[in-house]
Amino acid sequence: MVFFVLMAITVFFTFTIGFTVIFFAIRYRKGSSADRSHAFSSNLKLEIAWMGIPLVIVLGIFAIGTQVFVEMFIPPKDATPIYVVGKQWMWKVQHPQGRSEINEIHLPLGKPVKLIMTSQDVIHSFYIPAFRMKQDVLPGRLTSEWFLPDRVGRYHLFCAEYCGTEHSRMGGWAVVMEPADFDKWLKGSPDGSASGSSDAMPSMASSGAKLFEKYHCTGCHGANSEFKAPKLDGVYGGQVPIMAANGKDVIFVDADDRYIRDSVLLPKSQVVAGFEPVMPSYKDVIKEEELLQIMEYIKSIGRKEGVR
Ligand code: HEC
Ligand SMILES: [Cu+2]
Repeated sequence: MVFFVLMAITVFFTFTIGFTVIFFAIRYRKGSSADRSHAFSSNLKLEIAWMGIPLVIVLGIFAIGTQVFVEMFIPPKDATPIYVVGKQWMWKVQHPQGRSEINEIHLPLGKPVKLIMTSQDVIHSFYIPAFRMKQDVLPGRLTSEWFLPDRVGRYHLFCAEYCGTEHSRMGGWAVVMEPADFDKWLKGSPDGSASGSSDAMPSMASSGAKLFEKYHCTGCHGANSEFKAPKLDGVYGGQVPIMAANGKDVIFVDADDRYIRDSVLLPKSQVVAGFEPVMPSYKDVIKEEELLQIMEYIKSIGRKEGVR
């Protein structure tokens, strides 16, 4: 839409200006007998028009452009999350249902997908040219991107940020499948060999629940913990009261992916009001993939409506 509007405007002005230039060049060529008296020195109405009309056109382009931009950045509520971790030199992909893969990302046809991405070392960039999508993947931060696969097929996946000697080999395939095939694929064994029989593959949330115990989060956050720490049920998707930097005021922040992540890696940065800042940081303790699983677990016990 934006493309065609821009195209139409460009074509219109190219021809209008082009023809006018040629017309004047011929009419007022040296030696022609055209009337050159009464030349205008200024014309206020004309000048206002040639500022006003382009202003309206350009603001119009801005409006439709903004709309597309906003659509691009706000994923639909029902988008399936898929987690991506970039690492020198491979892409690690985890599906919430449990299956994980390397340098391949399987996608269901016709369902919006939201990638939640981070890097375990340097900056990478997740790039699938056929989808017109490219998003930087940064260490220590979550980035996301959504799209709607609308054609079955295999598409090239690249890393589009120079990230070391084997950067050029850091790539693979995005495979868009019919939803039924995709569901079958999801049930295959986690290491990629499709066995088809095992229902036992743990979902990311249940792996996360195990890690939640393994890292002794339960010691403080567990249901029957003596320790004064907030219960995490219903936290995700809501709002959390946080102590402001001045130590007096309370501000509310959205408990989204980023918040959960920061709470685990930088617990002192956002302390829940009414609690002591005693939670240890798990930076460099928990691996990125594990953290994503813990996040899925905390999401699974969060509010069901969800935030984006
Ligand atoms: C020593 C006790 C302790 C341990 C162990 C601990 N936490 Fe915490 N956690 C707290 C306390 C106290 C708070 C509230 C103060 C704050 O925000 O720092 C908190 C806050 C949080 C929050 C924000 C909760 C909210 O209501 O907004 C999350 C999420 C969280 N912890 C996750 C974890 C995870 C995941 C682990 C394990 C990897 C963990 N915690 C281990 C004590 C602990
Ligand atoms: Cu890379």
